[in-house]
Amino acid sequence: MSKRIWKLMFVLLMSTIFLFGCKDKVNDKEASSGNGGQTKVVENEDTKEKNTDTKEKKDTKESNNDGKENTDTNEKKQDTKDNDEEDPSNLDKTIEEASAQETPVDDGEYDPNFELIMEAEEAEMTGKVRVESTKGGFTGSGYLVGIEGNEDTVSFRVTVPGSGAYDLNFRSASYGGYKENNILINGEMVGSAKVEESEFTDSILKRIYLTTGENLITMTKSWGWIYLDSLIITASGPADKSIYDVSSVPVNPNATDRTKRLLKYLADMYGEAIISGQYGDRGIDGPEFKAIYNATGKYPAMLGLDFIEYTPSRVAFGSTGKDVEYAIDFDQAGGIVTFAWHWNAPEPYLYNSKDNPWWKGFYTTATNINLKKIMDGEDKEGYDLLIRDIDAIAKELKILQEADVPILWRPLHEASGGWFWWGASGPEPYIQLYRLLYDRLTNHHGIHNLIWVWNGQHQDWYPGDEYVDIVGTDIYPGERVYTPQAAKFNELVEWNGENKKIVALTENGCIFDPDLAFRDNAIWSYFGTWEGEFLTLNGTYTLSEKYTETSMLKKVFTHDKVITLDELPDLKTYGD
Ligand SMILES: [Ca+2]
Repeated sequence: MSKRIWKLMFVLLMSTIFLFGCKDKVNDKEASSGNGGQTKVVENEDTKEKNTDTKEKKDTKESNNDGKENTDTNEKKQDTKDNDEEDPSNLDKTIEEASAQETPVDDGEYDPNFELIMEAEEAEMTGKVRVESTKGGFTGSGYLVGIEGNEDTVSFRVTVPGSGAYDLNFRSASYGGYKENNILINGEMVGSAKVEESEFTDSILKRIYLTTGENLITMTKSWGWIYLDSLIITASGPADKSIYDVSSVPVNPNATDRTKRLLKYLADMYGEAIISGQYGDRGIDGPEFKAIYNATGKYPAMLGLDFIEYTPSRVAFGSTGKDVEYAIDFDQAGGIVTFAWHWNAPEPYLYNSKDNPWWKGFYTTATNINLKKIMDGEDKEGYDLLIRDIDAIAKELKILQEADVPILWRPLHEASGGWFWWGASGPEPYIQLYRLLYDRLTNHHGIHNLIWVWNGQHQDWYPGDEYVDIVGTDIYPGERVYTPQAAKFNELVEWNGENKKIVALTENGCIFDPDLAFRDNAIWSYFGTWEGEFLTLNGTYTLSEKYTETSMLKKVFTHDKVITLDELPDLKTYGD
């Protein structure tokens, strides 16, 4: 068939997928109630068991596309099931064939001076989206409102002369306070448009790849509640490779020899290759690692673990952690270890009720702890309890230090979302706590095997260059979304100060396509796929394929620019 027919089929198909599929891609966001983007947690009925079950489920809810909680997992599952009944194998095959026809032929020419202004009021709209013109400051004949529900979409058909990177500026204003909404290219999520100002202002997604000819650029509701004036598309120009020239020396001047070598390795690889990572609360012998090995013949280079079960308020209820042993085992196997800490709030602050049991104590909703009062000195007992908890984790970190295991340490993660108590009082107390944690571990306990991975998720929460080795973000863009999230990557590149830091995708659901990461100059240092359903089915060794298909998993783990366990150098002597 001719290229044109394939192209038409492809666009029609993508539009169809979008119309049927966008519901389950976007309904995992809380319906905003116009209350400034506040969210509330709606728990799954089936989160009955503690430990693994809690951990597996929690990130489904907490961090879809690093902004809002997924509050509707059950509905999402139902939608997925319904869609799957439309003979997915044929559908996938058609997409593959259409893509195969699409990709190689590209006779366009990229124009570095390209600029195109498209008025939102002339775009295609669905649902309750409508044109208004009473608010001042717009261009053209008006702007759009009504992006409030899952059916409410705005689509621009954008024709560009050549394939390449383009900045997409969604000129918009907020109804009040910070808002973000999903941006999709031909039905695939590529990032979020963000706006805080109440007057029309720029909201730019940088370096989004568009292909020669027509691209369908769609905004769907994440939070909603914005006025959309126009979309301005500008050629981004050539990729800047200097962004990968980063600091390779730990911020802690007393960092151990192995810690220094590990950061040097990460800095050397940065921009050249991507290090594969996988969370797995049973270590290298757990279902995630075995499932990847069975499918690809490779193990991830990095193991993600958690100090959750070492937290005193969990230990008090009988929890015991094994992650320190898993870390030592993986280090001996030649791998890289990263740790998060789902910090269960101290016992006096836990509701421990039917709806909010003790083991959900890291969630804001399960505790009445007030970090601001603690950091302001109003709650002295709370301060002492936080120190007690830090000291308990320090004990475990010391075991790892004595075993000479360097750790990519990612505490106080996803703070700006507010769903964890350490992020519930705003950036100021969070930054105070982050610095306290740094000081207590480094200077009081003498722990020097840590590479500090900051994961606050918003620039206002950055504690300062002197506390951060790596800037990380967590992105859950939906199911089988393989774009590398270049807009977010480019945003993070600019978050740190003069001393440039490595940027990493510290948690992900689906795994991005490495070819697209190199194409888009969004070469994350490493990725870390979350455990459980993001990879396997119900704790078995069977791949779930819900987020990443086996074909993509194979592509990623056998890719010549993706580093797996067998491809790591000897990290004990690296740099000699
Ligand atoms: Ca307009």
